[in-house]
Amino acid sequence: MSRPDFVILHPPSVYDFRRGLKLYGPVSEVVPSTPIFEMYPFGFATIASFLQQEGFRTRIVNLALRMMNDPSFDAERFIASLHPQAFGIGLHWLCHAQGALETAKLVKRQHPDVPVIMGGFSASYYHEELIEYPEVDYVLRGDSTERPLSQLLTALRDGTDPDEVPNLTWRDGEGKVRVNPLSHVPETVGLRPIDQAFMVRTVLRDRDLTGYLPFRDWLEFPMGAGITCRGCTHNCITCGGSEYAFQRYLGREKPAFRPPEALADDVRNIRGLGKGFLIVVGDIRQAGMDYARRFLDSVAVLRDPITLELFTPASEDFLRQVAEALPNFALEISLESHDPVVRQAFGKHYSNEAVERTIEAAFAAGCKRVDIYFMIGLPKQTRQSVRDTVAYCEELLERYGEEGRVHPFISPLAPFLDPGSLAFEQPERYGYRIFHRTLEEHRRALLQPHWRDVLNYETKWMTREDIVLSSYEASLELNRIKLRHGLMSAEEVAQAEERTTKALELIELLDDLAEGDQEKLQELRAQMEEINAIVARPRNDWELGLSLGRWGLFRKGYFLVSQGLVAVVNEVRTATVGKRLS
Ligand code: B12
Ligand code: SF4
Repeated sequence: MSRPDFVILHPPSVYDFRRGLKLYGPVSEVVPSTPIFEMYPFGFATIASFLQQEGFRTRIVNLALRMMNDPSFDAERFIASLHPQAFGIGLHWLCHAQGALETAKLVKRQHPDVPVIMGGFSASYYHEELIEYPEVDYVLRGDSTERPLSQLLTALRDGTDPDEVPNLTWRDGEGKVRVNPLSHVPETVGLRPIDQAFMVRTVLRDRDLTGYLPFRDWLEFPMGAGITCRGCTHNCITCGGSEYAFQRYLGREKPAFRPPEALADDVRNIRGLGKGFLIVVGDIRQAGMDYARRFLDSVAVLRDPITLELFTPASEDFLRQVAEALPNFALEISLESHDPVVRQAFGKHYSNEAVERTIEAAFAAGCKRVDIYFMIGLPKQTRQSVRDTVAYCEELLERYGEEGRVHPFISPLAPFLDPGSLAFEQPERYGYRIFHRTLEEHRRALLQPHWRDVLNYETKWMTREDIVLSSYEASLELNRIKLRHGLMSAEEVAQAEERTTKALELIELLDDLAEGDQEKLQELRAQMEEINAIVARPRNDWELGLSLGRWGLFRKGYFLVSQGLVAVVNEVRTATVGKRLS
């Protein structure tokens, strides 16, 4: 096996998750991961592909997944066996604060002289605090780090100072922290999409399929995504990827879009690789209707199922154009609340009527399915308001839900309000109270046994306790509604109810626990493990809500992956079968 120049590790959310001393809440219900957040960022694949072109052999290791899949997997010993020129550790999502820093410590313990480079959105936000940890040598900021990373690796290889590497925070020879300008902020997404052939070669080269898998059940339920842009034109107040947040800590004044023809090419390319769930990330109307039209003209006619995201209601005319280009399309829209006052306070300025007209027009045009997302933990939202949102879900199902075409979801804003978001930066203005502000505070919070104490916020309208209870209450009620509308079976609902009842019982026990009482906490370990095991089991389509109803092919799930691995798996399977046959 060849030795990589660069190894990029994806840590678990909490390093010691296998010790089971924590009750994970429903924090990852609407994403493909379990609460360990084992999915790695799309950017790992673009980084690996770019570095390869620049002559650096790069290996991706999904450490979180390897630890999940094999209880006896010794992460430290594994890290000791790797000998790259530098290690990269992802701190993209803040929910990895504890796991990422702990992984960095292991790397430093085993390889004191090998540089540790951290990157991702949270690393960018907290770069100055992060560089103070002795286990971190470099932090690369920004939403597009492929090129600066290659420049840094070149400087490390040549033994020169990285003064000229854009976006870099580092310590010089005298231990002084240096913050290079955040000047690498490309205006378009010109980098070619993930190099499929490269991904295949690297998996085979490193003989490590698990290390490259984006999440546990990916092999069974592959999925691909076309990515429209880096940045966003909207300002949802809790989002660390909003226009405001990008300007504030990622140096991006406006989004960089993938040219529409290139995006169409990416989508066709992924589709051509095999079957699976395919989504276009980011509303294709964000760059204007001309961009949307050019994308649709270029992609037309693609008959395979594909899901588009809508950030705002859409016109009949637009939906007809989508249907002509993509006759088997589905839609996703996040309404956040049934109450336009709450939605407006969140930063979304449209009415229920406009959304309902969109749903009607979409189905009239031939849309196969609409997924609608709601959230708990919003400004001006009370527990009663959450109940009313759930009632609105039933209303939507009654009006539009025939043949399983409409799928509503509700989940808490958890575990963290995003750093860099409007609500995090100006909490009083939006009615938020922040409990953890620094990286270190978040790292420690992740070790709390009760997910209520992990939450870094509450609102003027709901305490953390309210958010926890409201989340369980809403999920129980929505499940019952789904049962009435044929979206869940009685068995599935019963299972979910059992899970919630057990979690609520455990919460009471945790509440009675004196802070720091490790002995008592150990006594609850078996119970926590049982509940976490249920939570962390492979999810069904009803939970993730992205099975495409009567499209049998997709019935089992929704899993988001970096492009290219479809090809990897197909190749690996072909190679294996080929070997067996020969
Ligand atoms: C698409 C998306 C998703 C997708 C896909 C995620 C994926 N696999 O990448 C899904 C829906 C699954 C998702 C899930 C989540 N997401 Co999300 N997501 C986004 C979104 C809309 C776009 C991201 C994108 O396409 N990036 C493009 C790719 C190519 O770049 P990239 O992955 O960011 O990587 C680049 C840089 O970040 C950096 N980089 C990243 N890692 C590393 C590591 C090193 C060592 C280096 C040097 C550089 C580096 O370099 C890369 C290449 O240039 C952003 C919002 C936005 N407007 O950006 C939110 C966003 C990133 N997500 C966010 C959150 C909170 C989550 C969840 C935690 C939500 C939850 N509680 O479930 C989960 C976590 C999932 C997990 N790990 O299991 C927050 C992050 C805030 C924060 N600081 O923590 C954001 C900013 C906004 C939001 N609230 O949605 N997400
Ligand atoms: S949540 Fe809002 S601000 Fe954040 S990426 Fe989505 S549309 Fe943009």
